[in-house]
Amino acid sequence: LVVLKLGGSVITVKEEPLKPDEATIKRLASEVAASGVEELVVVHGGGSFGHPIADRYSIHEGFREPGQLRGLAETHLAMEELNKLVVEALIAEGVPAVPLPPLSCFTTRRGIISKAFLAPLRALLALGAVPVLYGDVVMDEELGFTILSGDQIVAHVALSLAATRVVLALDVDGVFNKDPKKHPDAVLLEVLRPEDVPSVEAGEVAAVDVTGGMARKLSEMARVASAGIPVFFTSARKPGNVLKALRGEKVRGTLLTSKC
Ligand code: ATP
Ligand code: IP8
Repeated sequence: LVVLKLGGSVITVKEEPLKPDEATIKRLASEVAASGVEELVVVHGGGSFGHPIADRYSIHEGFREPGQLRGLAETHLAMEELNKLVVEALIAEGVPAVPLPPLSCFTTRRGIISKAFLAPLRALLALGAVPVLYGDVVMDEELGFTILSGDQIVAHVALSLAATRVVLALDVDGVFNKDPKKHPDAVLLEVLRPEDVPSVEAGEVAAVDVTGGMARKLSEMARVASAGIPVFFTSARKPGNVLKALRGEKVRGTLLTSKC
């Protein structure tokens, strides 16, 4: 089983609200189709669909007043729209993709997954389908509601289903010692151990991001790698990278692993 996260920074133009990058979505769908991975779960991020609306209504901070309910609905609807684009692109390439809305199968407690109903996911995989999940609004046992990141979903699914590998498709080449967008002298970390994650300088994401950007992504992925599941970060901006990463072939990026 491979779990692939398509970063919101790749499938949308993250600085422009509600702007998908349809050409990239189409290319990535064709790379997924060509990879031939038999058991695959796809998770995608929010990019400029999820984050700006969630931020406007402070959905990630939990329920404070009824006016936020409109934001809850709008955030979910925006994510459904983005999910539709991803799923349609995958289907057009012959991938048996099926949307799986996280609002209906996860709850959290103070932002951390508390309950997960994975039976539909397992059943879809058993039939050879490719479930497509995404960062979403979820109901929270203490906060009322919050935002669950695609990264936390990736970690939960990979750990619960004992994935063989996780691939994270980003808008940068991998994990650097500091944010490559702000520091031209940043160095790509080709291999990273979970215990070295705290020493990585994770910069704030330039666009609106309510789920903690690279710092939170790294801590979620460190949990996965610590359990013995390798996580590979690569740039989905470069054609062919995701295809090779899915096949387990060598490509520029960062391997986060406890086995080195
Ligand atoms: P989304 O949360 O919308 O799904 P994503 O998963 O694609 O987005 P981001 O949360 O935007 O990814 O994180 C990627 C960004 O993290 C990069 O664009 C980069 O500028 C930033 N970043 C900060 N610190 C680092 C670092 N040390 N190495 C690599 N990228 C970093
Ligand atoms: O982009 C957040 O998921 P992420 C999704 O994976 C929303 O962090 C709705 C903001």
